[in-house]
Amino acid sequence: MTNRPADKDPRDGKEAQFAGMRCVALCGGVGGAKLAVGLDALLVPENLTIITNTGDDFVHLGLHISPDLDTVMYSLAGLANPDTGWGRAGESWRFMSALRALGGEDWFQLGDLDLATHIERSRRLAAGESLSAVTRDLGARLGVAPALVPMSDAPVRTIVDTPDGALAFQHYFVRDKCAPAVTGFRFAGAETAQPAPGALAALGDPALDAIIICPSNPFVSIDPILAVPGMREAIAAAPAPVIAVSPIVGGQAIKGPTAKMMRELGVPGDALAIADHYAGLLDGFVLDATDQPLARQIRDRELQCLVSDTLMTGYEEKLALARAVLQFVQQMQQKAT
Ligand code: FO1
Repeated sequence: MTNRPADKDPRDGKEAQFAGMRCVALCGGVGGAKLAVGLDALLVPENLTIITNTGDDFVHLGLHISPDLDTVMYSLAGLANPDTGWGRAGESWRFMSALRALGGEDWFQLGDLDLATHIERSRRLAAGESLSAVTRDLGARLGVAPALVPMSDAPVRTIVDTPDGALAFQHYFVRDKCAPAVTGFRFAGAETAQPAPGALAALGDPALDAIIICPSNPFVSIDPILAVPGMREAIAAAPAPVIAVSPIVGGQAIKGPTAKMMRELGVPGDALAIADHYAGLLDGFVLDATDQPLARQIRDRELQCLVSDTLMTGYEEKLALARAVLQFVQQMQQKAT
């Protein structure tokens, strides 16, 4: 028995309570993509813009690879590999095994289905199309309805500084398995980049109800987006409330190296430090139920605080968190009137 949400509006298959709401989500990889799936289920497509990190992008084997764009695209298309959080479900690895047999680089796994995305994106970028245009069209072909927008069409590459020197992001994250201690991050190219078409318009939309910072790694998934000139200003200037969902639960990252990075940067490894990381931008913050004891300290920071289950193991949890966040927005709007 699926617990169908109440008040389903038969007209567009969305719950009537949220159908008119308009949001922009800032998103990185796995955690962000999960909340994006929940928001996509509740909002009509033209009311959801997902601005996604491209700091993880790199050229590998001659192919332009955009991991976070692909994680969000595959997740919204229902094609994401549920085990890894990246690449496609039902993947096969014949290309990789053939490449390995030829002595090719095999530290970055490219599945046979996933490879099609990289080859087609690379072909179209080489033909002069923008990353935005290619992202929009590939997404449409896979059935993605909301606007999937890269943070910039210009290359912005996350560089991880370590005691032994600088590392390109994928070398740090995949080749070296996040083992090196981080001392800082840089976003090469950010100074000359500009937000992708549509990003500023979406953030500046007077009808916007909320800007949602998804539960992604603040350092390497959200900060690259904020580093694009004009982005932070547009978010700060937006009349809509800005809400962040903590990617840290009980002092642990739900997935990935966030907690390890916080330790290495000498930042307290709790949800409060995430709220402080976005200081000046936020109106609301979502804590996991585990961190309910921190709610008072969040409110002491002049932030509205929602305590909710933020672990999104299955579809229902993604839907439930998205519903809780949108209801939180509605409560904030009622308070503001
Ligand atoms: N992450 C890994 O840990 N190992 C991989 O072999 C790997 C391959 C890969 C291929 C395509 C793609 O879009 C993502 C891939 N990722 C892999 C994830 C990637 O490193 C992302 O940047 C992280 O998920 C951080 O968002």
